[in-house]
Amino acid sequence: MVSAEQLFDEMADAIEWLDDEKSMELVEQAISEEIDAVDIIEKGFTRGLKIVGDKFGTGEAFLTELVAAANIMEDVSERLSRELAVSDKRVEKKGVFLVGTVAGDVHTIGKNILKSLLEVNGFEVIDLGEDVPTKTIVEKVKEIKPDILGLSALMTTTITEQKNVIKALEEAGIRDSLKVMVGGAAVTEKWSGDIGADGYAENASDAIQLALQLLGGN
Ligand code: B12
Repeated sequence: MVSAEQLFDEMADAIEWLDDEKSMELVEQAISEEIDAVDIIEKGFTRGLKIVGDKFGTGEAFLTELVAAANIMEDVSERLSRELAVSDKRVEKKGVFLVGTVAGDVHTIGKNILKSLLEVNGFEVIDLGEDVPTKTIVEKVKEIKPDILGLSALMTTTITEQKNVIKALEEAGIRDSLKVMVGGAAVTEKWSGDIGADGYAENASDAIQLALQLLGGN
């Protein structure tokens, strides 16, 4: 039997080489070996996807390859979300979490993983989708009154929209009625502090811990 570490390496390679079939085989193998779904995503496939992203950034990969890798990642995440739902811990309700990817940004994979993990951990999640205008986010906060708002942004060009949302919440006089968490590949702890967010998490597992902390439950 191969070790989990070896499987993670194979997963990273499979997505890097855009091998959909092999990726799905590895997911099934890992599930049958009871490897944690979050580890499969974070230690395995995300690593390979980021390599494709880096290659795209340096001009070594084309947009079609980026799209192909993203499609594999979506299939993998969907399969693992189902697996997570099966293992749903049915914990008591922790709070309402409103989540969306900011205006100008269509990256959804990380947000969707975060959503699945929040649900498994007892949050009621309302997903506004991607490329969500700041105005819509503010309206939804007024309507839904969530405990936490999570803003995802993957690009250096769109993280400024996280700042705009916080400013708009302040202007609407509702900033203090909720906690705001920011995340996504282009976001840093420092950026989170600079724009007055309540917290940042590098990955979905840390985001759950942070969300619980912000609600005073941990
Ligand atoms: C997949 C991908 C795509 C896919 C997205 C498909 C989809 N449905 O999401 C497609 C092909 C559509 C795409 C398009 C583009 N992309 Co793109 N993409 C990527 C890539 C390779 C991976 C992103 C990803 O899914 N990662 C995996 C997930 C699991 O990680 P994650 O998103 O970071 O999420 C985790 C954490 O960040 C955290 N998290 C995420 N959200 C939140 C929110 C909160 C509140 C918290 C607490 C935590 C949290 O939890 C998640 C799980 O652990 C990145 C490279 C990279 N290094 O990120 C480039 C990248 C982000 N893309 C890039 C670019 C340039 C583009 C395009 C402009 C390309 C083009 N010329 O058209 C377009 C942009 C379109 C737009 N307007 O948004 C650049 C951005 C550069 C920059 N300026 O910062 C990158 C960095 C690639 C590169 N090196 O050049 N992309």
